[in-house]
Amino acid sequence: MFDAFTKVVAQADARGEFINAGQIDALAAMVAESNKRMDTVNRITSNASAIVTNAARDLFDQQPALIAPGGNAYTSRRMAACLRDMEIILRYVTYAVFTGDASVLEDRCLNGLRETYLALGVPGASVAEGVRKMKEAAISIANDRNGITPGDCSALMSEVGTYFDRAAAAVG
Ligand code: PEB
Repeated sequence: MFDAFTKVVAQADARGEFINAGQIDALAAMVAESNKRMDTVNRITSNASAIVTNAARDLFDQQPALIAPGGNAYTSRRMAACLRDMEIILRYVTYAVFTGDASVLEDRCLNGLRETYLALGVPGASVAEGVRKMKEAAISIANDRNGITPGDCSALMSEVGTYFDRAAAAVG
């Protein structure tokens, strides 16, 4: 598991090189903007259950076969597993945002997830759709300008988006 700093170190070490000025500039910019990152993690984290539940509700509205008899989310046990999976994925996305690196998400959550879903008969494309709905909700909450001094969060929001995109692509 890397963060943005150890990733740069690992890459430099693999080449036997010192850390270069461009890498230092990029990390310095990340540090300078880090309050936005922490606020983003805090906002997503404190709204996690709403993000998960609303995304699941929208998913089941659009794909009612999932919760009909024979559907993969039918029965309370499977519904619970589904909501739990969405929460796990969202939690790992917040870890990636926090560390500024996708490796924790990739290694501990997404690695092998497609195969797991295939083995279980869980429809990966539906999980991916649920992830995309969480992405929309999470970014709209993280990017809400009400009650704060508005700054430029576009780079950070697109970074956040890439973590959700990786999760959706891993299973969809
Ligand atoms: C991944 N999900 C399920 C299982 C596992 C995961 C390992 C099998 C064991 C269990 O049931 O608990 N676990 C999960 C995860 C990590 C992990 C992401 C990462 C660290 O450890 N069904 C649907 C929806 C979708 C869904 C599309 C969006 O119809 C999910 C939610 N996952 C789902 C369901 C099951 C499951 C298991 C329904 C239960 C399947 C079954 O038992 O038949």
